Amino acid sequence: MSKKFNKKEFINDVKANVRALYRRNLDEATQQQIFQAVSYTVKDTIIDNWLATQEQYEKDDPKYVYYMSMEFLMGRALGNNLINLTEYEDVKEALAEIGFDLNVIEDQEPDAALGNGGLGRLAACFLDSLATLGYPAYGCGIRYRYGMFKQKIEDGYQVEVPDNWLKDGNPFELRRPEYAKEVKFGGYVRVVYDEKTGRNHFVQEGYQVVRAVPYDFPIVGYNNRVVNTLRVWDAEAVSEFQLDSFDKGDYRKAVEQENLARNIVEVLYPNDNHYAGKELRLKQQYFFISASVQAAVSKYKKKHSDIRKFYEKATFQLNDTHPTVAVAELMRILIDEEGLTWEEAWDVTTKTCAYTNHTIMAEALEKWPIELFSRLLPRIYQIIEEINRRFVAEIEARYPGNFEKVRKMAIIFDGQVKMAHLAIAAGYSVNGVAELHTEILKKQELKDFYEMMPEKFNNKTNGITQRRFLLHGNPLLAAWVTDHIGDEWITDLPQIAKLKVYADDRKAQQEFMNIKYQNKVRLAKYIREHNGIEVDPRSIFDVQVKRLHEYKRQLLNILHVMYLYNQIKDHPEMDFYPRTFIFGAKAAAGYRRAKLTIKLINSVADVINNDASIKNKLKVVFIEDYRVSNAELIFAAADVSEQISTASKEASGTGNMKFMLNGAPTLGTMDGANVEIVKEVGEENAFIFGLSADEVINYENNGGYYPENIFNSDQDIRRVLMQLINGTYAPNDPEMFRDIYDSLLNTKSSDRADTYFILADFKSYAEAQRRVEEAYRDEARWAKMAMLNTACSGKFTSDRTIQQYVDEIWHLDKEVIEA
Ligand code: 26Q
Repeated sequence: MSKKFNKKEFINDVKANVRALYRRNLDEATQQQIFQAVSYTVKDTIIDNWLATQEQYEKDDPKYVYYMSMEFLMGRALGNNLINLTEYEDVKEALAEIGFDLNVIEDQEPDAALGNGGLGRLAACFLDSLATLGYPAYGCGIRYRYGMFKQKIEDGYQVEVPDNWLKDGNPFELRRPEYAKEVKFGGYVRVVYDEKTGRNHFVQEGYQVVRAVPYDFPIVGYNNRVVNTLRVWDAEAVSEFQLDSFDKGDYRKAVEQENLARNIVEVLYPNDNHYAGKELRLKQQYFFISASVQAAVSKYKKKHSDIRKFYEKATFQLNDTHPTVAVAELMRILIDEEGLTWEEAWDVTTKTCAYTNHTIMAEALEKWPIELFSRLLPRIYQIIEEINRRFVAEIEARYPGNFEKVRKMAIIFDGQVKMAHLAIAAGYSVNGVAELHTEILKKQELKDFYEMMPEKFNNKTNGITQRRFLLHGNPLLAAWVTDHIGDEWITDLPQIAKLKVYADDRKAQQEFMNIKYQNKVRLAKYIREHNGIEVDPRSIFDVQVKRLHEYKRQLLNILHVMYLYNQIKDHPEMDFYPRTFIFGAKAAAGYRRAKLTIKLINSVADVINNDASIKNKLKVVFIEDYRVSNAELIFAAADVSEQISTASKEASGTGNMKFMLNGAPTLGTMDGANVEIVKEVGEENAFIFGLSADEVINYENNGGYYPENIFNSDQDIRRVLMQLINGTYAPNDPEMFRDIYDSLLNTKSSDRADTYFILADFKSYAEAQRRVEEAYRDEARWAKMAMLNTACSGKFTSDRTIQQYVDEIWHLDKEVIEA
């Protein structure tokens, strides 16, 4: 039961926790200790609601969604939990009374960075919306000891530092050893014929085993007493290191199992949109999937005896192909442990699993070598072979004599296991994450599958939670919105459209822009403290924050900055509205060109920021260690949202939505969800440029793009490219950026130069940037545009996305927790 907030009690509880945890009085406690003590106090309230929720679910026996994901990019919990408990202001006041600043206390918490970027943060937003809408859900994932690395910039280069996020203890997690499961790797499968049933049984022998121990994180719904669970698995060795097992064979096995357990959950793979066929990665996948599927089946069996109806109480949403072994693991449990026939098991599995695709980038597709797969997961591999055999038979029945279809669609082909094909063959739903992306899947990437099973395909345009990215991240704007239209937008974002009537109101415009200004001051302070760079909050804050990837084209942005710098140097008298270009991006540790792009951005920043002759008209800032917690500050302070991916490459994007919500117009290509953003806000309130997805795909399929023609005919572009190799930004090593230069022009470095159409879009981008400046100079026009972006962002709440998943894929019932 949730009680009303009681300030005195709260302060007493914090005091008691400081004493119990640290044997200190309040005035001796560090900020970190106060953070811990406050968090344990908040956790107490949460536990009451958590128990009430789970009791209610127990009584109602609802269907659950299991959101299976290798990544949950949660960020910090304390502030968000207080927001969703509607106790943020109360706690802020209470802490102030005892001399602490809640903002400073919040800053003590490390980000839970169990994810890379978009896909992981989407999972976190979905959990928030599921709890807020009152749908029974489990997030299922891995409790990585080290999350996404911390980024340091040294001499302009990215340096990766391990993220030891658990070092001070995690107040919000709950270890649940009573729900531990065993997961088996390796060995071989023995077939045993059972006289009685006349069926073969499959017994895995000679394997290694790991104990999966769950840690539960509360997921607090907004103001509704619902608390769902994110369950992440830790790995432990099954047998403690025992001296009496010191005979040769056992000893080695004991060491191996200890090592296996330690390695599996050690670290998140820091690749975003890039597959690397690493054995350990497959171990991670099977580890958390086996544990999660076993747990889901156990939970079902507590209340139900007929496992053939499992799908009536459970659905598995697979977040990309990473958790797709779930298909085979469910089959294994149903057949080997529950005694179902193949047909019965397949019926259950194909009514349980659904798959979300997040990318069309070929290099991100998961394909495992048969050798590796069958060695690590012999029984699972057997099952996939049988799924493949039957699937290929279906293809052949549908397209007799058409071997081309088999070659393109088979699950196992050419020595590889193709996880996307498995997910599509076994899933009852296949969805893309934005309208354009889903259309490209149907017409291009997954054309053959769409043709064979069109009924499975559907779109679910991504969304974001306004509770973290406006209510928590931008308190000034949140309060202003509430003043004008009431607070229902917090759980019903489309209501924010009521702001439209203020778009032409001068007073409202000024208030809106004044809030933006204060948020820019807040970010400027952060940049001063963390980067030592002075920026002018009156300049245009032009922001590109996202993972560093060639297709996202941070390179286009920085080349354009180089071009502007040339212009300003050539024409010092030119009227130029001051700009601050802000970048934030982590590059995968092994992605050389991405890391070189970071160095280029920092090198350009060095030259420009130290050139007094341009009178602070241009500034370039690279924000170190871009992550969820500083993202909240950055979105709130942005004037311009850079969404400049090569059209067709960005499946959706979700940062674009966070900027829009916070009143920053999009400067972007017609890619991913940008298309839908422009549709909502109107073309006149965005800055669109560049090739369309159709044009890009057409060049890719038919050739005809020659970047050297652009280089030859355009002096401005040529000059900028020459500056990559003449030492302008690397006087001590003019060759430093040769690889980037070559990637744009030299056909030797790839089959086609400029794979991402940077030169093709350069002029059109520069032109769009001029329109940005012109629009910004007209204060009223800009204020209106910014406000309309906020007002038209209603569609992009993850509450809407989740409701569509519920209505069209999961079919869950809403739960209500009585007060
Ligand atoms: C795969 C194999 C081995 C190691 C790593 C990976 C891996 C890890 C992460 C592959 C892909 C990812 C992440 C992909 C991702 O974040 N995709 C983004 O998903 C967002 C949510 O749908 C979209 O908005 C973005 O457009 C999409 O790029």
